Amino acid sequence: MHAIHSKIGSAWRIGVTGPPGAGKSSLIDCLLGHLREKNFKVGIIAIDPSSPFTGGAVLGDRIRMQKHSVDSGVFIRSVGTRGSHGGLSRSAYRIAGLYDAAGYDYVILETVGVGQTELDVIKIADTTIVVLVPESGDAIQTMKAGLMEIADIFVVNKSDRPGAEDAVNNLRALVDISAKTGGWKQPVVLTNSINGSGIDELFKCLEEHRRYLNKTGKDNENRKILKREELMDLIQDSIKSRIEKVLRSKSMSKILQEVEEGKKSPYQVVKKILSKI
Ligand SMILES: Nc1nc2c(ncn2[C@@H]2O[C@H](COP(=O)(O)OP(=O)(O)O)[C@@H](O)[C@H]2O)c(=O)[nH]1
Ligand SMILES: [Mg+2]
Repeated sequence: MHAIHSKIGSAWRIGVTGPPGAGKSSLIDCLLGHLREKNFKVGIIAIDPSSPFTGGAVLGDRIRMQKHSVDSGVFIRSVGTRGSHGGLSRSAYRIAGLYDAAGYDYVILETVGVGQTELDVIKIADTTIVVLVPESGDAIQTMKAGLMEIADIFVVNKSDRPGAEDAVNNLRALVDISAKTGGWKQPVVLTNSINGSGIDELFKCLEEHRRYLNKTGKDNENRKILKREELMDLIQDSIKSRIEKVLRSKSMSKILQEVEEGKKSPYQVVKKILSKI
């Protein structure tokens, strides 16, 4: 990562999140068509919580992106979430960096919009698309503030389903209430990922958001935070591994024994142990 460090910074990272089955993978497939037409190289990070059980969902993502899986300008990387314990956003960040250094213009992260882990992953993105469906209806109203806050662009996918227009209008009303004056107002785009309608508009919104972040310098702000977090992570990792090394050492097992047998108090030895770290 150090060796490629100076080559990281030009790829645009798009996060796509939303409930399972909303059509995230299908939508990304449509977007891919657009980006490839313009000859952009795209790296995809598909994060799927169900993959450790069956592998089915990850396979599903690949099948839906099949049109592009033989295209050398597209690379798809599936990442399982199970057992990652918060390390997921870190690996996603590093994979995004690898794509970036390798000359990919866009990195698209697909993640199911549930739970803290997924929200952490989405922080890596420069632009976050929250994908909903008409059936989300009431769910939108009661939607956790979290999803409302992370969205830069809302998509109501499956425009062919009943209630699609209503869902868009409801969402726009919700955005009107919550939008801060002078800030970015989240557009709501109606799409159909089967026939590709609305994808043009979605792409325009993506570009507009990118321009907005460039203009306000907010893209750099976010990236600065990520860099700072990466450094903190590295420091913590390194401290942790030092602690583990000391805890596994011979002198430590001797001290442990003395504490267990009551020969020494924990208060007495703690300083000594810390000095070794
Ligand atoms: N009717 C309809 N079905 C769609 C649309 N977009 C996706 N789907 C279907 O919805 C299902 C879930 O799509 P998928 O992309 O796997 O959703 P994900 O779980 O959010 O990635 C698939 O059967 C898709 O074919 C759409 O615009 N209209
Ligand atoms: Mg999917």
